[in-house]
Amino acid sequence: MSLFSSVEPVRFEGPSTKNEFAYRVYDKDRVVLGKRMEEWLKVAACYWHSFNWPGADIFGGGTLTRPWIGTPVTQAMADSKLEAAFDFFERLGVPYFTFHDVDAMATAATLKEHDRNLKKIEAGMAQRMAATGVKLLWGTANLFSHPRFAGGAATSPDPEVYAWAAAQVRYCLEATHRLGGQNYVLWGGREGYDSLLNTDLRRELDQYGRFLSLVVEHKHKIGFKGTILIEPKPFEPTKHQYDHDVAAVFAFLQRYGLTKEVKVNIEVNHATLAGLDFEHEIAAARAYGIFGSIDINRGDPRNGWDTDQFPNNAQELAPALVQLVEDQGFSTGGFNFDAKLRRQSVDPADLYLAHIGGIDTISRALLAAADIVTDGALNRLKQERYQGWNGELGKRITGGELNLAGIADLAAEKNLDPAPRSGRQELAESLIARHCRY
Ligand code: XUL
Ligand code: CO
Repeated sequence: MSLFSSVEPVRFEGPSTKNEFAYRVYDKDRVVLGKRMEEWLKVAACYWHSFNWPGADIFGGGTLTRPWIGTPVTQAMADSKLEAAFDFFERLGVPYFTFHDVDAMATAATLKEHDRNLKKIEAGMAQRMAATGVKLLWGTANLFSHPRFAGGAATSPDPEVYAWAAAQVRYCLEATHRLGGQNYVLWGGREGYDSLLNTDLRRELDQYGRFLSLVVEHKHKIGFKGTILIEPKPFEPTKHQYDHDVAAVFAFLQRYGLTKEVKVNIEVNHATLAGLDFEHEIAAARAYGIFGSIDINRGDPRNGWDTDQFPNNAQELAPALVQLVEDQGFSTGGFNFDAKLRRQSVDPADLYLAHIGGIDTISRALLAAADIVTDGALNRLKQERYQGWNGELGKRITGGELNLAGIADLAAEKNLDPAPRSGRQELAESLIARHCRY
């Protein structure tokens, strides 16, 4: 029995059900383009927002009943949090979970104690995972909440803080490995700056590059086969984060020779904070060959911060899902619900309702995307738009046969006069809208 035991295990009941504690669309065994829905979506619930966030904001304290939150968190509190979390994961019927070290374990004052407490909760996790079948999508170290990280972790001006962060990542990466985690995430919570006036940007980037190389080296040393993921975010809590967006992360990986080793965990609300569409970030990651996983949520179009709301608009997500379907799904990644309740959603039931709505939303987007890809019209529209590049001129340009003068001479000699052609944007948009019918 836990705080979350009052809701019966959530099942698929179809679109006409009157039961709010049932899936209307997410039918994990439904086969979509040859693969079960559960395998397409690889849904994970996260530990931190759901169990370790009391509903506090900058103007007020916690509103949610989370009896295991306190200062310090004792082992008994961490254990009851674990019990409640796995009760919830199992009843919700999701195949994965994600966690930060300090969100799951008892409070530690020293690194030795940190190591011990993390191992204690890891043992509890291993036991609950075996009992419930819930797997670990990824683990991550919290290198941003403790005051020691106010100036950054890997990018701290103090090497002792860097060393603390290295120890935390070592312990958490090893725990993730032992728990069979499919990925390990680094979100650079405070890897950035509040003011350039007191910041040596070049030095900090070098520190961060070295840190990431050390993590990759250690991953290989211990035989971790999962993917190392960086999670881009443009700002908040810092004024500027170095992992601003996918393009910035790729430039960083290139600079430190890590493009083959590290991929990205793309979060919807981080993309929109960066002034980019979620689907843009996926397209960029695919273009650079670093697409890894997704933190699914949404922002509020009129708020300029990370509201981390549960997704509720399948049509908005469909273009992203089209890309996922084109890629035949994730390799090691999945959809992690990095989303949190509103402060007034104080009932344990609200956590279920939020996830059920969100999971049905991404399921709707998946079904629409599968139809869009099967229908092929959107793809044909794109192919036709670029068809000139399959012709002689296109091939001579991309094949490298012509230099700039050669192209210029040829264009002049042939008296080229390309006529404007429709980009068919409205048709493309209609195609998306038309297929969003689930
Ligand atoms: C913060 C955020 C984090 C990471 C994990 O904006 O998204 O929760 O996903 O550290
Ligand atoms: Co996130």
